[in-house]
Amino acid sequence: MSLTFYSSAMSTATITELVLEELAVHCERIRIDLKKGETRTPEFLRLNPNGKVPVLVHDGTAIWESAAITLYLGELFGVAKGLYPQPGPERGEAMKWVVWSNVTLGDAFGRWIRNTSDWVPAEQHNAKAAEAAQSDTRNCLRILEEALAGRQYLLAGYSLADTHLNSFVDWLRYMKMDFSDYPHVEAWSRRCAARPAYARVMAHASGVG
Ligand SMILES: N[C@@H](CCC(=O)N[C@@H](CS)C(=O)NCC(=O)O)C(=O)O
Repeated sequence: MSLTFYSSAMSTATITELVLEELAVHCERIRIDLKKGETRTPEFLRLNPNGKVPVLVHDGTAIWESAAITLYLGELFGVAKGLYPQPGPERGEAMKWVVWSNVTLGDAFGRWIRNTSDWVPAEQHNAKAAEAAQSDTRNCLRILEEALAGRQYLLAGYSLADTHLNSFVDWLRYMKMDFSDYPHVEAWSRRCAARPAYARVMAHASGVG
């Protein structure tokens, strides 16, 4: 079996980095330098026409989109390792949280970044859009807070759904989101960060995301 992971530090690829580390799956790693435009080369665009990391190439097939990669790796390796549920309702819950991270939370958070961060030129910021995005992000945190009340993890035990979603929460923390209204989220995120796999990835300075 051949597995090649295209990643970049301080990017969405950190999610996949964390998932691979939890699963202890060995693969060839190719570092992509975003600043040098390495996602725009013809070779890279043949793998992912969106020009984005992460990309996982499994036996010649390129899989992109971090949520798809987490679900794919969960199915392939996670079930045997007790980190991803068998097909059935609990699998459905895992899928729900992974997709929610990218689609619902990711959309709100993405709008917040685009309208506030210095990665985007200030003239493109829109104060009203930033306010709406922050309110939508807070609503997502409220939903997560309620889901985590009285629980240690999203599912019965720690799973790749926690790995994946906590990576988004790391980005929120990096963006200085105030978590004081979300004590269950804060405690859960600390539990996720106490995983040895998390510590190993962060020690290698891939960064948040
Ligand atoms: N929806 C995609 C988003 C991936 C994404 O936005 N990746 C960024 C880095 S965080 C990227 O590769 N950008 C290309 C570039 O800046 O050249 C996913 O979840 O995989």
